[in-house]
Amino acid sequence: MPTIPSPGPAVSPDAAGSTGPIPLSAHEPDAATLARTAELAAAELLAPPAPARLADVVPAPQRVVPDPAEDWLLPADAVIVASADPAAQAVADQLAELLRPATGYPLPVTDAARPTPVGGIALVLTDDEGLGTEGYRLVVTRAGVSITAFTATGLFHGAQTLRQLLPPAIESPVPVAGRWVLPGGVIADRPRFPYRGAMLDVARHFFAVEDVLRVVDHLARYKLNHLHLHLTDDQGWRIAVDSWPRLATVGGATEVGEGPGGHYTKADYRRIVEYAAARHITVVPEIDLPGHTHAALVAYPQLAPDKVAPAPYTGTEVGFSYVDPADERTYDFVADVLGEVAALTPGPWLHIGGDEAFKVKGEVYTDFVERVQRIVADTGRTVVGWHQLAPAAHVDGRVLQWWGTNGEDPTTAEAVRRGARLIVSPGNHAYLDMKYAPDTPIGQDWAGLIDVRRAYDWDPGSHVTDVPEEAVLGVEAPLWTESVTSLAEIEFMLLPRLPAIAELGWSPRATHDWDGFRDRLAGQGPRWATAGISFHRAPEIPWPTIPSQRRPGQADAATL
Ligand code: TNX
Repeated sequence: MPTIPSPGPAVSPDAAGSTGPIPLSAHEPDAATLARTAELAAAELLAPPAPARLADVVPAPQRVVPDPAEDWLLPADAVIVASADPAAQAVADQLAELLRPATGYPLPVTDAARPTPVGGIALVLTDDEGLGTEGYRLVVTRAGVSITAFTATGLFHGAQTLRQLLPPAIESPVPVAGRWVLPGGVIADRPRFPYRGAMLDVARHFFAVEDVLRVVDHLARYKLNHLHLHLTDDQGWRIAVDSWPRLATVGGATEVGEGPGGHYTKADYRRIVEYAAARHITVVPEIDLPGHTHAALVAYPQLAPDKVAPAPYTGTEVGFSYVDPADERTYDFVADVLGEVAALTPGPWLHIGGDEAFKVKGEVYTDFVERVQRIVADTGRTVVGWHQLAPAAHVDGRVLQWWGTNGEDPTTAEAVRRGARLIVSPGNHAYLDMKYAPDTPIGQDWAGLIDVRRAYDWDPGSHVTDVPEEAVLGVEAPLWTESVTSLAEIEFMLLPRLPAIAELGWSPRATHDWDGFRDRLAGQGPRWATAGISFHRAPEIPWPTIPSQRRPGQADAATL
């Protein structure tokens, strides 16, 4: 049940960080404000706010021990105190920025050698490696909250949990008169898999930097730690490459349909990388080779097998294009592009695609891939590719991304026996471009329909036959964008399925339970609605009713 904010002293939007609550008398409240205050007061009398339950978190934490006797009310004068480490201080600043808009509280950030809550929030870096590189321990008592972690990443994940434990109104961009109660108890949490990601195809349709940053925010909420950007495809090349400038200026000037396309300058790309890094998310750039390269051939016909410049392609077919594997200039192109992309990317991964190169077969394909894998190794990065790479020789650290639809592939299992690790993205469970239902207005259905239950009910650790859980690096949810044209459509396809995939990547197998997940997921709806985030009101999720949204004669408005 969503907590209904109680009427309290009105708070001015600019009070954050300066003056704190302003007495009601300082304002001349208009009639609408008075009516709203009365409505909230009445609602509270009928249904006094209950704190969220400590276990109401997505993804489900590893261990939750509630203690209702220790519920804690965030006071207006709370301080956030963090270890005197720049990365811990940065998390404290981010947490303050999350909590200030809705609470209107100043929430000053300070540092201490040994932070303790004393009526506020303490973020504590510890030498205890037992929490792992991403784990955290969150303790709520009547004295305040502490989040303890071995790394700033653990503190960041703990802060996301804390955010979900506050009432949904915490997502409001403007001050809300609320009682900010946190449920008492202890959460001890760490992820099941080290790699938890989502992919955004910015090639079929191009999306502005701001849209990508917003997607990063969604990943961070659900403790995902990798953003895979599908940067190149037949319909557009989206990243500036100084040594081959026409890739972006010519190859980037189209997209599916009639739109203008676009590309990221190096500064744009760095901005995405830095924004993601600040949220403990690693960007995985993909340059799809040898197929899905039509836009590159438009820009540089010497890369094409027949050396003739083709017309730009803005349809949605796949598998027709390829760079000439018999021409040495192709490998110069590959080395130049991957070298520049690696130089822009601090993370360890370079994704080289490798899918649907239907016209580059057998040994020609494996020779090409093996050469490109060596080029990646020369950049000091670790190669990732779609599972079609499997027949090629192993190189150190190699990761294959599974996108099959039936979990059976002896060639992939054999590549794993030779040392490859797997990211699992089953087309029939994790593909966020699949429709939810036959009447979903956008999306595809070649891998079937994927409702929320289908996105949730599978196990990454045992999905691919003869691939042991130890070889599974993690999970990823790809969003291909042939039919996705705007941020609102991205969000509609992502939510509520992305949290399902995130939970499979983070939560212990023992917590897997559709009924429980469905209820916890329902609690996210009011948060998205309050934050102005679009999502699909999937009918199988019991979205709560928000009384204050009810409008006469609009039955649908009563439910999210
Ligand atoms: C297959 S999945 C593709 C993409 C398409 C997608 C559409 C994969 C590695 N290749 O080129 O966009 O299907 O669902």
